[in-house]
Amino acid sequence: MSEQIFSLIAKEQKRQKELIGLIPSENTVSPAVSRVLSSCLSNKYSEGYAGRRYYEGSQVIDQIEQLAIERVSKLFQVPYVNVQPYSGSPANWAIYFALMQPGDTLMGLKLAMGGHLTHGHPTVTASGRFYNSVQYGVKKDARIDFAELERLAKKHQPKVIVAGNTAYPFELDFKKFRQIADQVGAWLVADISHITGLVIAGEHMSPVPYADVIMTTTHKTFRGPRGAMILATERGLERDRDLGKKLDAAIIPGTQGGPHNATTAGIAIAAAEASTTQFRNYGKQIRKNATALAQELLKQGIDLVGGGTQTHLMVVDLTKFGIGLGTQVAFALDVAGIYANRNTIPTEQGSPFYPSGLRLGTPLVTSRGMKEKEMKQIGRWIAQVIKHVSVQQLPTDRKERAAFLKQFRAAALKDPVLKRIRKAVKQITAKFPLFAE
Ligand code: DSN
Repeated sequence: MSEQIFSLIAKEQKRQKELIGLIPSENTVSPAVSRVLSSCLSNKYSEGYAGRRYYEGSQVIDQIEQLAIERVSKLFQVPYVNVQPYSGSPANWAIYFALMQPGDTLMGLKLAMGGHLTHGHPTVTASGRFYNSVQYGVKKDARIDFAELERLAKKHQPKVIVAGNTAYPFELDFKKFRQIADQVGAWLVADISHITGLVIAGEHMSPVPYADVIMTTTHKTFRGPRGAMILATERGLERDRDLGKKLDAAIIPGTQGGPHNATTAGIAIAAAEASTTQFRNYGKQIRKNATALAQELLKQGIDLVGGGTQTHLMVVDLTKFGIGLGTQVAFALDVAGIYANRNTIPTEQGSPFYPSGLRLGTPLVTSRGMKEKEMKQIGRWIAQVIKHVSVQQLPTDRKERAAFLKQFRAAALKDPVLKRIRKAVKQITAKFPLFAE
């Protein structure tokens, strides 16, 4: 019954151990977090909040949830925390549900320029369909165009401005966002899912003094279980004393049912882990590693969007090798033992499925204990793979492209250069367990 699944899990574990993971939104949890995720807490339903549940037998769950809330509240110095969101997308949806009416204006960063789908992508998301979405972008230097943001905000009078990113490699200047939000009376929502660990480590400006509401997933640089939390700041509560109540109601009954209690316990543990000096050092090392990786790539002649990184991530711009090469480069890298994800770039001439960029990040390799020396080696391998496979251009015709990729993938699996790198990757990863601290 379960053998097949356990053998697949073993395969996945081997893959994670042997390969180098550079997807910036991925990480590896501590053994303690891993343990609670498979505990009996998953058996319990507990709709509602501590002391006011719709199900009996929630006494222990109440204590676990309260502990998670207290720890997160202390860590970020905020007066309100909700740890029940299932993940980032539902959490953003709940925040909008609490702060806006259908048809109100929402502003967020364009997806192709580093934003997230749920920040109001106008055509393919509920956030773009139920709200009047106005999107801002970046300038030629790939930094947020605050002049455009201000002009658009004055014109469209948004109810909510989201300051957040998934593929934006530079610091989010929450102070500037605040100044613009204040001019138009908008709520400022900071989606710090990607950078939470950096904020805690003092490696990124904190949104706490500036935002009204903060959302973060808990599995990225925060290094907890897959989930999310919503925080409200003193500023947000000053604006609306009922903000906490509204956010609670937006989660349940607004948009969710029973909380995932094992996840809640994992968040409580991750919050305690994030309060340590080791974690702050971890956050600092994530950035040092990203800087080292970026510098090596530039040295090897690989272009980066905006010329580098100020965070845990960078976006390789493959345009000088050809349009839409992200798919084949990401595939070849995976064969070579380095997995990342293809990504659009701000000046994209390809498409979201065949984009011209590659997103790289260092949270996971840093959790494994890798440092600048390893980043330089990884940078050299990435550059080698890019140059090796980019001589083959991606056809624009759909049928030709499908045939090309089929043949490309088959050839990549047998490619001696990629195989050689994979062997060397395996030797390095053997020295770095999945969770080092
Ligand atoms: N999918 C996440 C990421 O990779 O950044 C964001 O939701």
